[in-house]
Formats: sequence, C-alpha cells, structure tokens
Amino acid sequence: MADSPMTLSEHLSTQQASLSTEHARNVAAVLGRIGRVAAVIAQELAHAALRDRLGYVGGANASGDQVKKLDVWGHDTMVSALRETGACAALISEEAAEPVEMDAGGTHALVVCADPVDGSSNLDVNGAVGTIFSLRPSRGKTPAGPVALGRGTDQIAAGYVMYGPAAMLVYTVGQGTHGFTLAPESGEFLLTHPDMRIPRRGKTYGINEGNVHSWHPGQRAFVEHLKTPDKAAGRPYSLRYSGAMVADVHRTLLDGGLFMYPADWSDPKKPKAKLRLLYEVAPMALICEQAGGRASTGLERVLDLVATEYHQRAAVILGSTEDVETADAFYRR
Ligand code: AFP
Repeated sequence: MADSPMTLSEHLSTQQASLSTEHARNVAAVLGRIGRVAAVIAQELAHAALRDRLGYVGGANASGDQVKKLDVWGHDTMVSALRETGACAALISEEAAEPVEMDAGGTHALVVCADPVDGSSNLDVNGAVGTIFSLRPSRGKTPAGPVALGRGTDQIAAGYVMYGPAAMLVYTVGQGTHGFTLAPESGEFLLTHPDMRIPRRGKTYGINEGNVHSWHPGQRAFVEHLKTPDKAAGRPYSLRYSGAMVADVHRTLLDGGLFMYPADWSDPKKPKAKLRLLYEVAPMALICEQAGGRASTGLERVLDLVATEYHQRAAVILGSTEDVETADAFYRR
C-alpha cells in the first residue's frame, strides 16, 4: 500500500528542522492554525448561500473596498484563531484600519498580515476566492502599534489558500514552495504538490485588460508583444483572468506565464497601484520566488519594496522568470 501523504503539521516539522526553538514552534503553531482556519472557511464558503452569508454588510474597509458579510466573518474567525496560538503579537488585516493587537510579546512573537477572504467580489457568482497570509517578525511596539513594516525579504513565511473545486494551501518558510489539498472528511491538508517549480516560461498571461488606457507605456507594449503571433517564440499567449489573485497566481505557479496588476500611470508623477503590499503582493512574491519564479513591479524586485504603511499598495508582475524578465525589459525601454 502506498504511504499516506504527509499532513501539513508533519510537513511543518520537517521544514522547521528544530522545533526546539521558540521561534520555530511559534511559526509552526501559527501556520498550523491558519490551516485549521482555512478548513473552517472552506466549509463556510460551501454553505454561504444556504446560510444567507452572501452579499454586502454596507460600508467600506481600510482600503476603501465594499465589505461583504464573509469578509467580516473571515476577519473575526482569523482574529480569534490567531489569538489562541499565544504566538501572535498582532494581525494586520485588510478588514481593519489598524493592527489587531494580541497578547503575545517576547522576541519571537509574530505579526501575521492577512487578507482572510481575498477576491470577495467572486463570492456572489460562486467563483474561486482565497486567503493570503504572511508572517513577519514583531519588532516591539510603538505608540502606533506593533512594528512589522519593512522589506518583503523580512517575511518569515508566506502562503495562500485557494477555495476552488478543492481547497489547497500553498506555503513557504523560505525552503521551497509546497502545496497541500484539503481532505474534507478529516479536515486535514495533505501534501499533494511538494517543492512546486514554476516553468521558466509560460503560455498565458493574467491581467485586467480593461485598464489598458492607464498603463505605463512599457506595460502596454509588453502586452501587445504577448498578443503578437510568433510561432517559434510560442506567441500569442492566451489570456486567463479570474478576478481573484489567489486563483490567478495558483494557475501561474502550476502552468507558468504571468499574473500582473500594474499601477495606474494616468498621472506619471503619482502612479497608483491597487493590490496591497503586506497581505497580497509581498507574500505572493515570496511564494513565487521560492518556486523558482520572479516578481517585479516592472521597475524593481517586489521583495525589495519597503512597507511604510499597513495598507500600502504596490504593482506586481509575477510568474515565470523569463516572462517577467521580458516584462522588465519593456519597462526599461
Ligand atoms: P476583491 O477582494 O475586492 O474582490 O479584490 C480582489 C483583488 O484584490 C485581487 O484578488 C484580484 O487580483 C484583484 O483585486 C482584481 O481586481 P480587478 O477587479 O480590478 O481586476
């Protein structure tokens, strides 16, 4: 009989070689708990229409987006679960203007940055949505709250959960990117995609092309290039876009190609990005680089961006190394 696949908690102990350190125990505790929250969110999503959980609550969140009932529920569920770990100093969430502070102190406490239900505009059409998370070191507190800002390279771990036909959790602690599929009968995430490697070049690109008028000229020229037939070079690329970053990044990790959300350059003096750095762009960039891919804004490496605000926004072009390099070359022209 074939060996049964490793569970997420078993895998966490192999990744955190010595669980004897407090730091490693905290990381494993927080990631394990996020896995359990994800199993609960998957259940809730499956029953949302039946429990009158779809639709808006009214009002906007810290980023100015309309808030859905499941956004609020996902945030509250994440807060209580992380609080229970005793390893988390704060949660920076899309759904709260300020960090939600928790009891854990000490040098090894972690700050979690998360978008508990990302892509929530897909909820009402039964489309894929996700959870995105990142663990950063807590550097003590200032009067404004826990200090967890800084470079993307400061991230200790990052990952996402995709709620599709099956729920999948993908994470990295800086030792490769690994994917797990939820076994609904046990509520366990089981290792199905060890050491994911993104192809060096792909055949698809994902972008909201309705925004073409506001792109940087390099971005416009690059997408034009992707659409221009050249059989030998594998073009034209096909367009794939779901409106949920998790689903688009997941496809890109498995099949290669690109996921892009470039900034609005209508005012070249003040380019405006949409996606949030701490809990969308930086974690996905770490996941992608750890799978052998590349993540850039077109002008610089995403993981070198320094977060100075909790809900800061950043442009992103991520995916297959050769494809992202070509995008960067178009921006430099
Ligand atoms: P929502 O959570 O408001 O649906 O936003 C999802 C998201 O942050 C990200 O998951 C998508 O890639 C992106 O926005 C889609 O944005 P557009 O609707 O502007 O294409």
